[in-house]
Amino acid sequence: MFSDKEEFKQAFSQKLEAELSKTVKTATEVDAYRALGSLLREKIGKKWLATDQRYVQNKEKQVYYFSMEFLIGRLLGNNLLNMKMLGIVSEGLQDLGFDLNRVEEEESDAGLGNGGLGRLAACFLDSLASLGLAGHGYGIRYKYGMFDQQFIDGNQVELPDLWLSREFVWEIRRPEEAVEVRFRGHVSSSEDEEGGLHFDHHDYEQVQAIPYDVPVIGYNNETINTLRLWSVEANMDDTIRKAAKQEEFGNFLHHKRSLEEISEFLYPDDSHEEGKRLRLKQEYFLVSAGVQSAVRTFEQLGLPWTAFLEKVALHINDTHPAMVIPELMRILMDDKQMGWEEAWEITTASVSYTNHTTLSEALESWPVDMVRSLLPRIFMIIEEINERFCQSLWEQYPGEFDRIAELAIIADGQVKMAHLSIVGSHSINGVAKLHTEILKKREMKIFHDTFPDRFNNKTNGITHRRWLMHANNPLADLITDTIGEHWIDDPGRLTDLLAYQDDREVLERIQTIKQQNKEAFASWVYATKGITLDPQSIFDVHIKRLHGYKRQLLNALHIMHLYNRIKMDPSLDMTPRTFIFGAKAAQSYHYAKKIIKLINTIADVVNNDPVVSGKLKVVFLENYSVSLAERIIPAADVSEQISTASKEASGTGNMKLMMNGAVTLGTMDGANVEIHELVGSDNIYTFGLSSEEVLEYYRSGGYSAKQIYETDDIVRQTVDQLIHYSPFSKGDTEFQEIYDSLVHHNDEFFVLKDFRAYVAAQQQIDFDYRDKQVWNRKCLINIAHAGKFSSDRTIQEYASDIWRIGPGNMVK
Ligand code: 26V
Repeated sequence: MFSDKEEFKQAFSQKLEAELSKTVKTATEVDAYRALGSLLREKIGKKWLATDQRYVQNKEKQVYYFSMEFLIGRLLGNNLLNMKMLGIVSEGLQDLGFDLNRVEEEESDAGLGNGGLGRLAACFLDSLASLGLAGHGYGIRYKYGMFDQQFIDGNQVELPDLWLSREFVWEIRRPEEAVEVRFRGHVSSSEDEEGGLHFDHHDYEQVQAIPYDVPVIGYNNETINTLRLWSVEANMDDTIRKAAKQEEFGNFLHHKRSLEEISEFLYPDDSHEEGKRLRLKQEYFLVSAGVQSAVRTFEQLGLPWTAFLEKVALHINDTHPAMVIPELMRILMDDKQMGWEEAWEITTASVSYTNHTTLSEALESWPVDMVRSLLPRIFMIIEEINERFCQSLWEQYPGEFDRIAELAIIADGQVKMAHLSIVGSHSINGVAKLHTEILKKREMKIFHDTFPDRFNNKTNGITHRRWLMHANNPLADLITDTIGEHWIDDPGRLTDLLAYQDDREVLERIQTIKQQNKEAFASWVYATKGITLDPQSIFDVHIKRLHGYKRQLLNALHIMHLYNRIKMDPSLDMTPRTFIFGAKAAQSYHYAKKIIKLINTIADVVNNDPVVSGKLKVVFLENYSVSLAERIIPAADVSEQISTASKEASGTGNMKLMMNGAVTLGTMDGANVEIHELVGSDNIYTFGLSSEEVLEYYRSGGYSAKQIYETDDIVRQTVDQLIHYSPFSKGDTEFQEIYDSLVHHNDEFFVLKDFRAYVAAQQQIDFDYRDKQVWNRKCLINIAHAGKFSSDRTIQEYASDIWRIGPGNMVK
């Protein structure tokens, strides 16, 4: 790359002059970002091409990871890290008067995702490339990503995310790789001489899918994979011809606009399936463009179709891209003249599916009429899949009407995407052990009984390169100083740190780094929000999407309770606490928005009351995003993972925080169960109902929130403050809805039931934190076990068990 700093400085100055007509003296930070981007693209180009050529030459099996979301965040720092250029570039820039951190901030934070599912996809790409595996992402290049969040009067306000208004230096538009995607129209069939049926799609609307390729750079190796983001463009010839026929130019513009909507914005609701036509269009757009492109790449190998399943794996990230199944069937049968059986065998052997949620309101189903009119040929194929599937069930379970009706893909006028995904793929996985068990034993039991071999678990992971090496470089350096650098390539070896759990010096160094991170974070908060934080206090962090089941409300009620206690006894013996929140609520999720308002109100009361000021602070940071997470996580002491047990499929924030030495306060839910298993009860604070208990309450209806409210004075006092005159309600009805959800609607998420146990766990933390040696040891033990949660481990499992690809192409 660059042999030394001087070489880099020279190349950088030349870039500034040649491309931006600026000198080092006149260049701004934006100029520096653009020049650096351009310089790196040049360095990347050849390797990227070579990776592609290597894959073709070796005829390597390619994995295509289809996802409606890739929450990639900023790429500059990470790309420099993976290219092993971070040191040279940051020092070189410093010599020239630039601060790399400031230059990094000039890049938009690419928020092409909602939360966990989208960020997981981004971590997976990093691991695939870093392990030298041939895996690529297919997604949508949304013009507007996840909305920007602002608080006005404590309420969330959404602003459009114009991420492309700043230059995104990493993408390359590739019009020569465009494909066409067809909607609507009619399908006719005809018979050939041998009696074979042929289908012809006509009168359709056609759009162009234009790929924008983003390089995915492996860590310190020779691999650069591709994230291919598709953008829609109206097919001008087609559109003009149609408009001319109708002799209406107004129609032409209208029509063009309506087509271009497809890649306009990311749906910002990850909790409620709405059945919106535009969303269905987006899903098919991604699927059709991606499958056509994958098929085209396969055909360039010149192999027979029977080799497809050995050379291509199509993975669907949740059910959103489930139409990969009928789309591949369509291409194989209609374009490649294959018979049903052969096409079906190839399709099911190539497709695999990950389930990310058991929340029934988030499960996708589409009205039959909508699918039929928008995608007539795809609908026919889904119908046929359904018929053949029901037929085979009939043979296996004759007379069992109920079972067949429950398993059917099409029922009650709806197409059930989870059913389609299970029937049309060879592997279905959950994202943590507990989640997979719940799928197998409850949510998908009947499918598990039918296809037991298809179900498997792949516990989620996160990339330790972004979340430890880049976000918390001092900690990464300390680890390397202590155990050597092998953990970087083999994060499981972080367990070598366990040998130092009683080493005073190592423990003190961990504490010093945490303290410095907390100070850096506190200065940033002061500079941006004007709030002073005490870096000696416990930094208690709750960062994730705002959802009822994630129970930010439980945390909020606890803060109200603490506030009340201090007000009653201002000399209360407690360790000072800073509660830090970050969360976006879906625009239409009214209840979640009320909880945001409540937390902001609590912050306002607490932060302006001198009686509690030395003990309590509450900060709700606006616009939680990947880059904000990178700031908060290294400074966290406590990691709040307090979902209602059984509801959080895995969680991945829990892993990021643990890897940075925060101690989890959590329910036995999702991957918390596996964190507990690894670190042991002394190094995690668990509380509350178990998933079995929760599920049993739901089944029996035996829970009474009202009873707790009536019998527990502390619960009642705190909950009443939501509506009675109090510092928080100020006598108006702002929080009536929250009160009602707890007291009158039987507290769906068991907040009141778990309240006492949560308070007790928090008290234990307050106590344990006082002995720094004891606390630091917990931090070390958490860091040491976090290697299990590197996405490298997760991807190795997907590679060997699901995709059947090996590290044969590992080039170091
Ligand atoms: C659902 C929907 C449904 C309505 C349309 C838009 C939309 C967008 C996304 C989703 C999926 C939500 C599922 C999800 O993000 N699950 C999270 O996945 C994480 C990665 O596996 C996991 O750690 C979290 O526990 C899980 O909630």
